[in-house]
Amino acid sequence: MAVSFVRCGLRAAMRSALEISAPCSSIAASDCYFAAESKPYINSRLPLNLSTISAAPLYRPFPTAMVISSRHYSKSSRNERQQDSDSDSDSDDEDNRRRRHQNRHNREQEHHLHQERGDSEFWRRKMRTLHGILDVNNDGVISFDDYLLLAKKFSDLGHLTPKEYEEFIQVMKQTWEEQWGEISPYNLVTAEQFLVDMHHALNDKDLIKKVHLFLPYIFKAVDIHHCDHIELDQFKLFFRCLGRTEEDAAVAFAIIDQNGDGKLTLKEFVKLGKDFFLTEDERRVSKMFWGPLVTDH
Ligand SMILES: [Ca+2]
Ligand SMILES: [Ca+2]
Repeated sequence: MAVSFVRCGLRAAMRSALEISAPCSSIAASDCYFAAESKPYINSRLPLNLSTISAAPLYRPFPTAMVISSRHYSKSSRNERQQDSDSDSDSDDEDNRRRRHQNRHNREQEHHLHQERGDSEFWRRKMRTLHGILDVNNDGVISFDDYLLLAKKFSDLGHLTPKEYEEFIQVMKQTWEEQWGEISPYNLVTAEQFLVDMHHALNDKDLIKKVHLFLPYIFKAVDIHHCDHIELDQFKLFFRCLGRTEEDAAVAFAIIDQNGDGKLTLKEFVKLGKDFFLTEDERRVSKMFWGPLVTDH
């Protein structure tokens, strides 16, 4: 046995011994075992001590199932490692893509949060148009008197109940006080001041909910048939109270009546009026709610 080790070399001898002492199915196990166990002997016990090797329990066979599974594991693990590697790589790419997407989204959100609304020339033009409409007595500034005059013009149409008229006046008072403070003949709002204050309101989530609260009363005032929708004739009435022409009313109505059925419901009317304050999108038809926009700066 020792001669065999010397002549054939350690590896071959061990295989030979294994063939004698172990079932065939365990050869594969010896390969594994040899590979795993021979190195320490060779490296640590040179010159080679054959008796030690002979006596060493080199040949305990692995159970067949373990061998098969070991080899299978060995092959499959390489494949799996490769797949894992590929998978890890794909996973990393996906993670990186997701991270980049999230970072971009966060930057956009941050930019959006810090960007104030109402800076576009289009929105400022809409507010200058509204300032001209609310300046009912045409003296160049808005005062609380203008608000009262506006309420009176609509109530004089005769279609608001006394209770609705009282509510209308109350809403105008609250809107004034929240937007411009004290009700006083000396509290006058220029166009520039109006732009500044409306800009502030647009960026204040509480204030912006209140600037259009008077719209339902205007609708009710011109809804002469009390049928919860108005048609072109009533829209012209609305424009007449604002000091605008019937032609302007016809043009505006044709645009904002988007489904072309010749009617505007209370809900549509309020939504359009609210959108006029809120949006900076020039494509929205709500820009025509109060008629053609002023062109001068
Ligand atoms: Ca005025
Ligand atoms: Ca309609």
